[in-house]
Amino acid sequence: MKKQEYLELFSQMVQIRRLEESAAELYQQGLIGGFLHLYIGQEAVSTGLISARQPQDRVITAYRDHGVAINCGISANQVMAELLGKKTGCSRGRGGSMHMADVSKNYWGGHAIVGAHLPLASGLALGDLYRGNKAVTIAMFGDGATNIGFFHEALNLSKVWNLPVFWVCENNQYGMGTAVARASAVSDMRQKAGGYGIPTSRVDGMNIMEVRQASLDIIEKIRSGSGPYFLEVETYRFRGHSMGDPERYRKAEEIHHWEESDPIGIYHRYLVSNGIATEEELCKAEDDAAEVINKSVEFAQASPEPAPEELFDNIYVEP
Ligand SMILES: Cc1ncc(C[n+]2csc(CCOP(=O)(O)OP(=O)(O)O)c2C)c(N)n1
Ligand SMILES: [Mg+2]
Repeated sequence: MKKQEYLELFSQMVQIRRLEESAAELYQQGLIGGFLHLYIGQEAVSTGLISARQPQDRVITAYRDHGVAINCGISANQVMAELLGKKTGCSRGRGGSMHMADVSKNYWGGHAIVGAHLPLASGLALGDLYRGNKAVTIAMFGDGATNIGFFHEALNLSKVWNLPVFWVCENNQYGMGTAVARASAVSDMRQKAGGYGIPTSRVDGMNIMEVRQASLDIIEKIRSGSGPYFLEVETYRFRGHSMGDPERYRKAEEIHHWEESDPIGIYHRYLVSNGIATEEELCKAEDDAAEVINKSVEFAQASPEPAPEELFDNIYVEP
């Protein structure tokens, strides 16, 4: 990568962190309704992963989707406006936090029902296979989703039909307040995909360069026709499951332990120690990201609400 590309990834990560911190504040002020699931701690996963895709590759994820939207090229303004339910949001204010999407950027959302987007991923990939497109569908989901029936149906069919799907399991150690070991029969998520004959590997999700390299290799392998692949990404969410989570299920020491592996800090040290960027350049990138996010809050607050008479638009396809 060129220096500018390394810096672009750093900017995306810090923009996501600032966006999520601002969203938490706006939620506490009552300006964001519904649920809000933050991606703080997991920024290296989607940033490394999506940096490895080509524009024709599709991305679909669950409800922890704001950061993924930024990585897919949706502006902070559009993400923030969507969080505030405004007309200028990427889903025109109708989706909110859990339903960010922009098909023009090949970002297929943003899904609130655990695991329900996994059969959709198989369907998107089947469409590409049928049309002869050389596209890969990247399907992101949590550890908890691997306990859901949809997961097993979608993975099974993806292997039966040799679909170009990149299954990416973000193992952040918890599904809501339940630790992996308490809900999953096996703690190694790869075993579940292995049961369907799908090749697997695991990567450190706090290290963006590792995620990116693994993703580049896997995406090219899938593009060459080798069928589905399953990657387990070890990560951790620094905040609660959603806003208002009392977090009685984990100890402060555990959080502090993982915070020592902050993905932004790890990438910062990597860039400086390898002479790719200076402290000053990274400081400036952080300031710029904060500015972009502050402006996005102003933009979202000044934006109009969707008009009530538009309520039924885009629900059915017009004949
Ligand atoms: C079918 C279904 N069951 C239960 C829920 C409630 N629920 C929301 S998030 C969640 C935990 C999912 O955990 P995981 O897949 O690990 O994702 P994470 O939140 O850790 O990113 C549950 C059970 C839901 N949204 N959908
Ligand atoms: Mg989880």
